[in-house]
Amino acid sequence: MTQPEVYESIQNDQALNASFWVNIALAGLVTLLFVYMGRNLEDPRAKLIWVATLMVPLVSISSYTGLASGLTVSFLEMPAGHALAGDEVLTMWGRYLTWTFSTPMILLALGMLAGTNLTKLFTAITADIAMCVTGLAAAMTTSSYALRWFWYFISCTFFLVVLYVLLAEWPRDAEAAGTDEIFGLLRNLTVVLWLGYPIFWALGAEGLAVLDVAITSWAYSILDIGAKYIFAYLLLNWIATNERVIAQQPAGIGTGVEPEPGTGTPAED
Ligand code: RET
Repeated sequence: MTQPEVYESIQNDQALNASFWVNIALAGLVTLLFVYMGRNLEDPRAKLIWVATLMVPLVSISSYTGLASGLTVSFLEMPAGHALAGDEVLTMWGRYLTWTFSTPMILLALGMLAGTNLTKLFTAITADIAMCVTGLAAAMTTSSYALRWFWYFISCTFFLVVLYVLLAEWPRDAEAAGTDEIFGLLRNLTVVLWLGYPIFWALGAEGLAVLDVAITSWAYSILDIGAKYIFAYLLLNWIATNERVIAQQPAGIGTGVEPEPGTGTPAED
């Protein structure tokens, strides 16, 4: 199918088209709101969290414009074994591509809030990017149904790394940084909503095809509203009133938790 034909079929599916445009409008509005909310920040670390957070709706506008215009949507013929084998299924592969840019921003903001160190930040972000890219591969593989699910499994493995950092490493760092309360809230919101994405992938047209394309698209759009805009609003609202807590963290990318007494370099006295 040519791009104008894809565009026409999106235009003809009002529910699908609305799931894109509602998000473009929302992302535009929250960008303005977030610029306003961060206008008085001065500490460089607080500003970095703000810039990373601001990038999320900006990436979103580009992502949804790609989908609405048909640029990042393709009709792919599903392989034998798939519930819709032989059919051309509308695949919104642009979503997985642009998550590669938006989700690292969310993790950068969360990691900075927790005052984590470079190693843990790098681990979470690279695993997250790998999760999105292998998720893209799962959606785009048309040669074999089993390999689609194999990619899905690889992506889930990377997701487990992200979950490990979020649930086991950063809470301790956040406690040491004095940001544990807000971190805990944002971590819970993130973990619960992010788990929704692989579930809807598996149930949607790309996986078991229990849900149709428009419903899956709305599910992703609603998850996006929580995981991006509500998340970002809560974070910026806290930063705007608690900039001092962030400014007090040690310079650099944060040191993470203090080493146990008796380990590491002896203190100078
Ligand atoms: C896929 C399918 C393969 C398995 C897994 C997935 C996870 C996706 C996630 C996406 C989060 C997206 C967000 C976007 C905001 O802009 C790729 C669906 C594990 C967790 C938060």
